Amino acid sequence: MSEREREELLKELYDKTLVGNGPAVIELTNQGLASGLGPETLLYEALIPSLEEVGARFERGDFFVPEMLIAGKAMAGALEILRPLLAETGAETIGTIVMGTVKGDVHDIGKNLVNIMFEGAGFHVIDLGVQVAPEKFIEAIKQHKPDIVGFSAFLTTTMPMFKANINALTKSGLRDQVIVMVGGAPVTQEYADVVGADGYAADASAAVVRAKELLLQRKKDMANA
Ligand code: B1M
Repeated sequence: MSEREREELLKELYDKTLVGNGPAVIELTNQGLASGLGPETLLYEALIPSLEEVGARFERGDFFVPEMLIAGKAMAGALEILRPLLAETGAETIGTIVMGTVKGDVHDIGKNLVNIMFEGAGFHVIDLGVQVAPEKFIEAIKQHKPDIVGFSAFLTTTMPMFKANINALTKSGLRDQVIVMVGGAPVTQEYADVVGADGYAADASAAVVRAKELLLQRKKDMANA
């Protein structure tokens, strides 16, 4: 594939995602892979930038919720094709993580991408889905005894659920038994520190790196205890 064809395909994928043309997005994703483009290239050079533009247009008032919805669906279709390629791993399970988008929040594309990357890195992921209430997280932690619990929030109005979830963990006596990670588009390291999370990451790749660091740190702490 020539450089020009590569650029054209990525531009087309970006444009079709922007207008939420699901069938074209699936076709172009398959075409890109068949032409030798890597799943990360399709993701980071077309699909994610396109959704960022969707968000920018929504903020400007050029797009409304329906446009955002169909673009999100188109992206989710591509992600299903890319999932097995991104999560391909021969690695042994290195830890268990319970993940969910917090109560009041329905965004799941970013969370799903984080899950895929975790699976790819050898984590066993238990995905609780979206709009997960604190009680549901508690129940899952008691049942699965994960090393890490991950909270995603994508709205400034749902970020306070991190604190509510952490309070629920403390109240249940589970806070010291599990590493808490937080993330999502509006979340920052400062906010993660304020709510008392153990770790934050800005994107899916960084989340894996941070999770591994936190696991290692916990092992060292336990060995020294
Ligand atoms: Co919504 N939405 N949305 N939306 N939406 C945003 C998030 C927004 C930023 C758009 C904008 O204004 N620019 C804005 C939030 C503003 C804010 O609060 N700061 C917004 C809004 C306002 C809303 C509604 C309130 C709109 C309305 O109804 N008036 C509404 C809320 C509904 C609700 O949840 N109660 C709403 C609804 C929707 C749809 C349902 C239409 C759809 C969601 C579809 C879906 O997820 N199934 C949607 C979409 C598609 C978006 C945008 C355009 C795209 C989100 C996305 O998938 N990005 C988004 C704009 C944007 O993000 N720029 C927007 C791609 C994804 C790969 O990135 O989600 O950032 P991201 O995930 C990253 C990181 O955040 C990180 O890694 C991920 C992968 O790299 N990460 C973690 C995520 N979780 C992590 C956990 C970790 C670590 C890292 O550790 C545990």
